[in-house]
Amino acid sequence: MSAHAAGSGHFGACPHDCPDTCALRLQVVDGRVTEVAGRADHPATDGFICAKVAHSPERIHHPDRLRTPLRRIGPKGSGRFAPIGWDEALDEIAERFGAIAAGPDGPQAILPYSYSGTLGFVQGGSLDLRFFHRLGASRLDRTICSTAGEAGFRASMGAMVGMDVARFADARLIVLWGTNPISSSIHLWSRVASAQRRGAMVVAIDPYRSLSAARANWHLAPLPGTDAALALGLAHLLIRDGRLDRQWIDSHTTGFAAFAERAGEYPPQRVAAICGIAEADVERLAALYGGQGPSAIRFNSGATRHGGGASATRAISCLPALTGAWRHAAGGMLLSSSGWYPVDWDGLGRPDLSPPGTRSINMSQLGEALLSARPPVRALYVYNSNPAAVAPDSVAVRKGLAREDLFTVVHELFQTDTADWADLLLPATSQAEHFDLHKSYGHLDLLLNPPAIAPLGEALCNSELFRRLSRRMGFDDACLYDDDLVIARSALDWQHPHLAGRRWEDLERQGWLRLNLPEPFAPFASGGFPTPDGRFRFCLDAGEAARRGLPAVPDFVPPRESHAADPQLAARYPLNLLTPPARHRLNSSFANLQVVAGDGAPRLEMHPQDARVRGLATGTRVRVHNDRGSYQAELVVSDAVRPGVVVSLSLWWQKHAADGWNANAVTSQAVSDAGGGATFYDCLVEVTAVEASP
Ligand SMILES: Nc1nc2c(c(=O)[nH]1)N[C@H]1C(S)=C(S)[C@@H](COP(=O)(O)OP(=O)(O)OC[C@H]3O[C@@H](n4cnc5c(=O)[nH]c(N)nc54)[C@H](O)[C@@H]3O)O[C@H]1N2
Ligand SMILES: Nc1nc2c(c(=O)[nH]1)N[C@H]1C(S)=C(S)[C@@H](COP(=O)(O)OP(=O)(O)OC[C@H]3O[C@@H](n4cnc5c(=O)[nH]c(N)nc54)[C@H](O)[C@@H]3O)O[C@H]1N2
Ligand SMILES: [Mo]
Repeated sequence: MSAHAAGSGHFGACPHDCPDTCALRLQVVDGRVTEVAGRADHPATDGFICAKVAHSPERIHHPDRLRTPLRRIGPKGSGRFAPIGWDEALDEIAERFGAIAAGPDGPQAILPYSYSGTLGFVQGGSLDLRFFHRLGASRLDRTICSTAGEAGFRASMGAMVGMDVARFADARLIVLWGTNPISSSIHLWSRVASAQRRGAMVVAIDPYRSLSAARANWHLAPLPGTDAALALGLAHLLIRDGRLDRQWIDSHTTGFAAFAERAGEYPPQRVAAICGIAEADVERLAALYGGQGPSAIRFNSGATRHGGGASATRAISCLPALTGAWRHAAGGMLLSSSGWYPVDWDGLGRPDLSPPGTRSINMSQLGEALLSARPPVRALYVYNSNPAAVAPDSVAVRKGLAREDLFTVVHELFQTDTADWADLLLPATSQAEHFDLHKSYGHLDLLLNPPAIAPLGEALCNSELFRRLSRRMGFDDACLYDDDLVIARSALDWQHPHLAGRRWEDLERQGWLRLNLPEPFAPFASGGFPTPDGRFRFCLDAGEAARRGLPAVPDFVPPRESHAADPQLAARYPLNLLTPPARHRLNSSFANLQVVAGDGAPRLEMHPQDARVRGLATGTRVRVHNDRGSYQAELVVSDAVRPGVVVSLSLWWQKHAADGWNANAVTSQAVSDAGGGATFYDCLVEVTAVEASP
């Protein structure tokens, strides 16, 4: 693989779930990765990476890495295993899957569960999907992160496309809407900071004073889940004050009149009451946003993880279409750049192999699926994910995983919370040990990741494990045996204009290449949205709206768990819990890497006013609870949260906590208004002191 050594060291792609998708350089000495750094010759990476990934050598060569297949020897959930050979492990899976598939409920009783352990095309969604489709297993509706936002964004924009992230550096007004890039997208933050140094105004809209909100010029803190009302209120004022680009609206949008009527229902007074902010702040934000541009909105998941998450995204996406911000390369909005890549998703995953009528199971409702799906789930195969820790309502999830009759296979690098419940636990490779090709959901480049070292112990990459499983199951479809390079090369449509003039060979030589898009890139300066008529859609026609599960005209949908929607629940559980990403963990990954995640016990931040009425002080050990469950944390009294809101930066492994739970013990399996998305932040709790045990 030294053919892929670039300059000094091997090049690679950061595989983690983050919009930045950094180009890496790995130093290898005697078969060990000794250093991982960001490439300086990749503009989006700009020579630096986050602290987590800089510690990759410790993670790759961690003493706790799984090195052989293991079979459970203790009771379910005890986490006690003994080594077995790969032959034995594969035989057992093939035999159990075969028996279940031949049984009364058929192969749908088998459920694959995966998400974002690695985002590469090969290891993240190719032979795995083909295998389970061919098997006829239940399909997994992958809703845990982005589908609420996607449902709202696609309704108006047509696809997941937006601003070139590099252009944030040139904006005059930047709105960080429900996103904390200092933690979750450090390269976006460096663009924001450089614009700010050159005089741009940065506004953060976030109920919590995150690290980024603290560095903004203005932090506006609405109540959680009220963003759609705020956006409609801004639209109201932009229209009232004539801060519109009429010509752009007339040429490139549809549905303006009906949208304007809806916005009319959201005068500042009403918006202020819904959002819990001052009327003057709504006016100020509208004046700023409608003022001298270019104005860029970085919108990410914060506002989408609520009952009305799709509607919030949709309402916010209407703002740049009102002011004509899209005319400028440094104006508009960015949620995800993934729609710019011409990916052959059907070729990668081969959904045509799945028998017609096969059921889909929403991954955000894993607890319900394991406890009450009919026909039941009899086997669960987990890879690229740690659902015991990351899925909502983990009390239900754990009850499901504890079922004696459930056959559970977990393919992992580490013995995670989920791995503790496995019947078979199989060792997986890390980024340094396998081949992959990556797109990004932040920038506009493709990145290649050739292996830099041999697999540790007997670890297998996902693709190789599925090739071996297919053979054991006796499947003869040729596509189940494609090698990694074939999969990677065919993942994209190289004839597509976005790849015109780009060659695979350049990727192999350089390690990355930019899509064939203009620089600077103002994608919708003259319209051309990826909708059927090329126009931005303020509103949908009735048929389209019904098909998307959204109202024809954007509106505000209050959080499910709020004073407005459920006053009785709110009386018992008056605090809205937010559990956004922590800087030095990545979802539940890195939680076992002391050197980066070693920030002590789980914490809960609470406003002084809320602490006072409960008699709580910084350092108090508290129980955060509701009807679903509870977890314990150390209280930090702080005005970084507004009264009525509490924050636990997430996630940590349950087994690292004294009480054996994390924040998902209280989150809900309810899903968003459209897209079936998880509603992690739509969650009411009460907080009480843990009494000193006798
Ligand atoms: N270090 C680190 N980086 C990560 C991750 C990680 O776990 N750790 N996770 C990765 C993944 S999988 C994803 S999906 C992305 C997520 O990326 P983002 O969605 O950008 O997540 P955050 O940066 O935490 O920003 C979310 C912010 O939204 C705020 N928020 C919560 N509810 C609301 C609301 O109703 N309205 C508004 N306006 N704000 C709200 C939270 O307080 C938080 O500050 O980050 C990726 N990057
Ligand atoms: N309360 C709360 N819960 C949340 C969130 C939140 O904000 N609040 N965020 C949600 C979001 S946005 C997301 S995306 C999900 C993410 O949830 P997950 O996708 O489960 O992400 P991780 O917790 O990082 O777990 C990924 C696992 O995959 C393993 N892995 C890595 N590479 C490989 C590989 O090549 N092969 C195999 N077999 N395994 C591998 C890693 O070791 C790790 O244990 O969590 C969600 N959960
Ligand atoms: Mo995510």
